[in-house]
Amino acid sequence: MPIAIHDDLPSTVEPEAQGSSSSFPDLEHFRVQGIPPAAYYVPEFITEDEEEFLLRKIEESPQPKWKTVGTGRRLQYWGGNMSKNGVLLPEPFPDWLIGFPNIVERIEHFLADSSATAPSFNQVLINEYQPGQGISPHEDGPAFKPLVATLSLGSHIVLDIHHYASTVSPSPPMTATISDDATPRVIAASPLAHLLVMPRSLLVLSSSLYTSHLHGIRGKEKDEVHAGEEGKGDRIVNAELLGQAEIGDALREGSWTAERGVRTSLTFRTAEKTVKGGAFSLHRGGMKKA
Ligand SMILES: O=C(O)CCC(=O)C(=O)O
Repeated sequence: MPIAIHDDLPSTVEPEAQGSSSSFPDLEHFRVQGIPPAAYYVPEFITEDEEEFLLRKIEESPQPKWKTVGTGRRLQYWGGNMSKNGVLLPEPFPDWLIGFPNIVERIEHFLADSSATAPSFNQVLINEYQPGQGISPHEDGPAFKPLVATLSLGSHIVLDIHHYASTVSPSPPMTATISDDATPRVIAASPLAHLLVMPRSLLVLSSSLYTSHLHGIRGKEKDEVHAGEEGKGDRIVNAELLGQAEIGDALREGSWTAERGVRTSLTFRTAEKTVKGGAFSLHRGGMKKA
């Protein structure tokens, strides 16, 4: 398992980069079993100091960077916004994402070691969820390459994986999904799987989990989950990867309960199409001033 390599630092000091002297098992070690290919859950991908540093930098972002969506959830885009026709209008990543600690490069290197197609992320979407806030089941869509990595900060959440209802042999109950494209599809009422996502973890969704499934987070203030054959609440599928014995034991014994705090996620993704040229040149998957 990845191991935190340093002790507490004052919040004003930039933390030593995690991973410089610790070695990670490769990606395959973290594959979530029992669900379609492929999700990978890496516990403690960053240290508590790095988590605090990133939260501070996100909070210090200029106020206009924050957008608020219908449910009140706040979000920020770094690396540029997508045009209506799905082309990224690139902007430089801020230093706190590509300088120290170099989170973008660390995730890219980790994934490159194990994947034939090393990612080169060019957009980071930051979501902030107050307790009770979530995000409806959705696909991230074809404008991005089918591999996204999400770093979680601050609090746990439960991420649900949803599947489309079969048009060949539909199994009720089903519910219609609201879609803004021309062909709304129907998703099964019950999620296919639930993942417990803890702070400082990295969750990678790829392949068919990206291209033909949806993901969402129910807006709850408290979660009760389990990992045995029977138990209270939803059954989570990544208990063996959580890396926290106490939580693992509680899950296997029938129930783990926790109130949600404020959870911030950073989703690293690669837009397929970008506007080329201009005042910036490509740098490590993001953009840096030329
Ligand atoms: O916060 C997360 O873990 C997921 C975010 C997400 O799915 C999105 O913004 O599209």
